[in-house]
Amino acid sequence: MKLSIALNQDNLGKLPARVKVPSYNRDEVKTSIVHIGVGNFHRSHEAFYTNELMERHGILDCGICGVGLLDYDRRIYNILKDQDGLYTLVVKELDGSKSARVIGSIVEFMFAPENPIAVIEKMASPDIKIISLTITEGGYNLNEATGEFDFSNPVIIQDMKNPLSPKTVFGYLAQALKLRMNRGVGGCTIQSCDNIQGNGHVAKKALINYVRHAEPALEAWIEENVSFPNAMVDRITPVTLTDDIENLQQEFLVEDQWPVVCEPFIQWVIEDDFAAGRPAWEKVGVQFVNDVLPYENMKLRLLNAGHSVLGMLGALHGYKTIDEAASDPDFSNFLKDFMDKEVSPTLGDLGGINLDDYKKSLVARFQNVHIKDMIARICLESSAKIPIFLLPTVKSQLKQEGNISRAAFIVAAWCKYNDGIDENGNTYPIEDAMSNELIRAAALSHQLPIRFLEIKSIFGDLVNNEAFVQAFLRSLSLLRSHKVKECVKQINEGTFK
Ligand code: CS2
Repeated sequence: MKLSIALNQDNLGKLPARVKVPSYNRDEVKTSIVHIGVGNFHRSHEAFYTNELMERHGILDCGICGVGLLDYDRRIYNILKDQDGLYTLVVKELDGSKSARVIGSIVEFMFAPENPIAVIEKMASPDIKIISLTITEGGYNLNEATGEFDFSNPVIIQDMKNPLSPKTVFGYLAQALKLRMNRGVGGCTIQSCDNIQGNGHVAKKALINYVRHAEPALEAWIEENVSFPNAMVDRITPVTLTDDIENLQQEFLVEDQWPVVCEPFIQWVIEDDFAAGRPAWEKVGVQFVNDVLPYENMKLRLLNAGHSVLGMLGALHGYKTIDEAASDPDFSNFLKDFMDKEVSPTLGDLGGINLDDYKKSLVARFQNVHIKDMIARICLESSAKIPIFLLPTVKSQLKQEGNISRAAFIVAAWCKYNDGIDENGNTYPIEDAMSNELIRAAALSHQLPIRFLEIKSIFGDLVNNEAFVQAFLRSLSLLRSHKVKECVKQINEGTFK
């Protein structure tokens, strides 16, 4: 039996040749990016692109310092410390073949709760040109319906009271930018990598709202010195399973405590607006454009909403992974009709992009059986996702008197999903910042179905739209009396009007 090798800097040379390892000298890498939220997605995306730049072009002044803000981040912090910042990225092709490469671009890691001042100092350092974020769709602390910053959030109140031991990203950014201002260090770029329409605008709005109250003198300086480019980010990156860890050890002899697996597809489209310069990421396939809006619309409304469609339908039916749901002909036909009849008419001019090819490639990506993207991952935090992924389509379609029946059906499926039990009688947890409210509204909806649409912070005034309300009520009633596949068949065949 061959012995596997623990992943760390000293052991890189001992790994089998089929595992790609950094050939650049990691000691020469200079950190110029701080990244907050080192989850699997950051590790398959920005850190991957940056590693490519180092590996293929010898550009070494774009090292990443990862920062964990949440208690939850302690685990990745400890593991990356143990592995000298190294981890393995396993790309799973459609045909089942796999490639493994060790990523070396994260050269520092800080766990903020242990030393908040050190993190603030790091972000304020003149070497740092970009502070990038993956803090999730719900992390921007804006009320979905009103768009206003939520000052009632207890952690925000706490950060305003204790500015030097912050808990939130806004508390950290405000203090770091204040130091940059006071020391004349100059501005930097705040780069959101979350799935939000106008993610740069959203990041800016949230931060400006926060500093207006917390550090009013900073607002004008931020306006002058900090940029917030919008970006579309894409790579399907599931939760790492125990199997992935074991397979890596058996097939590639790498002992990695937390590798990342992902699909081969990758895309990053960014507005070229970097206050303090940027790595030449275009050399490794990142697209820089003047206006990212069409790309964002397309990706959020087709891919991310498509995920939610398959997630909700699949969860009710009892599927566990996205590929199972995407390969079910009833569900995939529903998805195709949703994309063609409800989303495509809202996308406007997409320049040179071939929408049909894009949609076909999405279905193929969803059907990748090797990715094992759990439906539970897709459905979690839906209260932050549905308003960004699905409801903009509904609003656009309602404005142009277009079809919204499938989107309304998915909202009804989400209502039923919050009952927490699938059609085989298996229960599952509702993992959502708004779980209490969702569960309560779903329970009430058994008597009074409209209750679900009355969650204002999610649906805003959609509850006043007669066409949407009727479509939702009819869908929920169908779902409560038939199995989800039956319902979907009726919708696909046009027998449910
Ligand atoms: C997913 C995304 O969280 C979700 O619901 O749709 O994480 C998706 O996998 C990525 O945005 C792909 O780029």
